[in-house]
Amino acid sequence: MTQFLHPDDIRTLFSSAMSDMYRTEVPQYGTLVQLVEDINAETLRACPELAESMKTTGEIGRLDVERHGAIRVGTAEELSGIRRMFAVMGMYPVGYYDLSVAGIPVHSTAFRPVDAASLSKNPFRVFTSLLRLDLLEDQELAEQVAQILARRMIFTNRVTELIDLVDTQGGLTQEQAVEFVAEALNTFRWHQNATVCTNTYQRLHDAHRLIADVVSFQGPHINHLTPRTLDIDTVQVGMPERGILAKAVIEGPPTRENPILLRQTSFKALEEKVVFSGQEAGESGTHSARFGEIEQRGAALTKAGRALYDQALAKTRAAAPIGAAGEGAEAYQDELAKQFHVIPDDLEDMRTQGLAYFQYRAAKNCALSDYASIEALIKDGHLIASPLTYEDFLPVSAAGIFQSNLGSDEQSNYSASANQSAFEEALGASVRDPFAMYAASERESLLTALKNLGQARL
Ligand code: OOG
Ligand code: NI
Repeated sequence: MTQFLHPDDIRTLFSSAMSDMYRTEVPQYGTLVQLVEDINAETLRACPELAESMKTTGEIGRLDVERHGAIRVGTAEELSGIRRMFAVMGMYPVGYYDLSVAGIPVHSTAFRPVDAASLSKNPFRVFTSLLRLDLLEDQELAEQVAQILARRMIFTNRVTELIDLVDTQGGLTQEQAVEFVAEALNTFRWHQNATVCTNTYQRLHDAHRLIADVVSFQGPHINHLTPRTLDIDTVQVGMPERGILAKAVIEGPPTRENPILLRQTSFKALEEKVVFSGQEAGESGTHSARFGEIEQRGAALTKAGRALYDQALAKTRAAAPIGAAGEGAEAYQDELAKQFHVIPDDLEDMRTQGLAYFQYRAAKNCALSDYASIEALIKDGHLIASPLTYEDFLPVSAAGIFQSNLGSDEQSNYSASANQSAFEEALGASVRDPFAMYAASERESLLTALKNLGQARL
């Protein structure tokens, strides 16, 4: 019988190859990874309780390999091709993000592993956006964009053959997997030669900088890779010290004793040399797209918790807007801290009020005599609850990350127009509901823990 490499292992090969490639292409990413590793090590040293709890939940093992990336594709064919490619690595579309609210003409999903075992091995995720030509005002330009995109092929022939092979033979051998990773990587490479001339680039750029980024090149270059830090505030302060220019504020919730959801910050996109089609030898222009980002992950919130989060964030943004050059950042942070008092910074409160998802385990596997309730088991220390880590993204934060790298002088002429069914049609599949996934994972851990305590009846 043929031995196939597990999709989790293919994903690990791929994410490490991607990280190596990006480190070579964008050296500041290497500096950022080093900074994050240093600060993670320091945080774990300074806080043995955190180290201990990350050990029991298995989070510690994935910390150093954990990162996400982002790409932007142009057509339905590209998006569905990407879906098939990521499926080889055990990554499936989760969630729908409408970025039109922020004046960005894309909608998105995140490809990521979905089961607990795969997540704990390597939760590599790729935030994937699809350009929406339907949101363009200039229909003639939209037509031209469609023509340009129809001419390009973002997958090598060989990678397509290997993806087809997975469908027919059921997996990839070690040797095929190594070849698959090398071939797949080509899709995400940076191309210094643009496929369009300076004039076309300028027209695309004038319509929206993001459109120029998606359309002008041979493929959907990876635009950032994001390592996970345990202390984003310290990394934010440490960035300038290592020559990295950080964005004005950290996106997401404020600093808390018990982190929730996702906090993110990034450094500005690089100005890169590009040779446009038709340019003479020695001529070149520039394009900026690629940047670096870091993130800190906390507890996944339930719908009720998320509603509180969305309200607190909206109130903050209304009360303390930040200017294009980052002015008002301090007032924003103060307001954020104030508004977030509605979400208790205490794990037990979050759990009993149904604001966050938890995973349960038995303190010790032993059949106890009958207990009256789950709460009683927790109170006596037999059943232990720890927060489930948020594995997804946040639309408002994503918009902030997009904006800061597109230049905040960007005009936004779009109104909110979510269209999940059009996205799913382009994708060729439906996206999974993240809330349902966390709820299932919580329930499953609770049932197992209760069984291990001889309390299956509860
Ligand atoms: C994606 C931005 C979203 C995040 O971490 O929220 C993102 C992009 O700029 O293409 O990566
Ligand atoms: Ni990101």
